[in-house]
Amino acid sequence: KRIKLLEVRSELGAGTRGASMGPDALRVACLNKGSDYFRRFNSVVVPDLNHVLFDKNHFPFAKHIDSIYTVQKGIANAVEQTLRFGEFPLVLAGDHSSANATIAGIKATYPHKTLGVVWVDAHADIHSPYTTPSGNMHGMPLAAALGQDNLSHQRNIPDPETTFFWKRLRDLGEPGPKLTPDHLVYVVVRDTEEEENAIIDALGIRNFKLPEFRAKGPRQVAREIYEQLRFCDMVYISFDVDSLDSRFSKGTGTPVELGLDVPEAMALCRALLENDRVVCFEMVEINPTLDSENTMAKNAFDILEVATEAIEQRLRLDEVVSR
Ligand code: DIR
Ligand code: MN
Ligand code: MN
Ligand code: MN
Repeated sequence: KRIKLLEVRSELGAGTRGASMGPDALRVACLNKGSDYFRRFNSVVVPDLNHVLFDKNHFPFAKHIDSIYTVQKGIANAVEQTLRFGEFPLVLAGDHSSANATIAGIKATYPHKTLGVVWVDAHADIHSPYTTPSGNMHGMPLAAALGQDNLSHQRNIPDPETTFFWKRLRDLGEPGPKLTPDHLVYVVVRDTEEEENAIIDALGIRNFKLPEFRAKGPRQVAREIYEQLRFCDMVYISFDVDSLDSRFSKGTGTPVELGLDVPEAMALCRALLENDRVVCFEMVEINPTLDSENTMAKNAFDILEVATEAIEQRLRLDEVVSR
């Protein structure tokens, strides 16, 4: 079993352009480090629609939802084909809206298996078109995957075209929710809106904030995460680089303070990815056009290497066991 890189040059879901170049920035960081990382793995590029122009008034509560739906179908197909081929999909994406499609692709491949999700991010990404303050779709992938509109905290009235596409996104991969709230765990989520806090509380979603993370350490946190996900047959890890403290994540659309440092993120990824139920890893939101100190992609690549090492080690173990 091998890793396959899926490069998703998505950026329509972010508030700022440029995240589509995140995978390229990782390649540059790789070359600067003298690493052969990108030569070691097969990769495919998932088609994007980045040439569409910003028309903020067309779908104000779900910007570019029509194009994003098309891109997400491509992502979900690529993830599904990779899994069916017996390879491990490692997704390098631009904006985080991709994650709904990654989840959809996993569930389309294994509809009868229960999915757990570990969401390492400064943000909860659990808005819907009914609650979003920005209209940016990278803030919505988990609401789509959970099938949660949070209508009790509605602030927007989306038009029928928006709700048409939103329903399509919710039904991507398989109709209905692909994930239950008890099978979702947040790590260092710390920049949320009122509507998000309401739904997180209502659904009782676990969040390991930084003080708890520091007190327990990455290995213990990973243990507790897998304790909560013990009934899940498979796990997907979604790593938004703004989970890093803003000092280490200059080159991302929405940096937030009080986040992980780079060694903490490495240790966390290593501990999470050693688990043999992990079927997919995704890294998102690197935007080199904002990387004023040219450190974002370097930090992200260092974390990616450690994460990949843990995945490969485990895939080798799987082979020994199955031989
Ligand atoms: C904010 C920011 N919650 C929004 N979200 C994200 O616009 O929905 N930033 N995901 O990276
Ligand atoms: Mn995110
Ligand atoms: Mn984020
Ligand atoms: Mn359960």
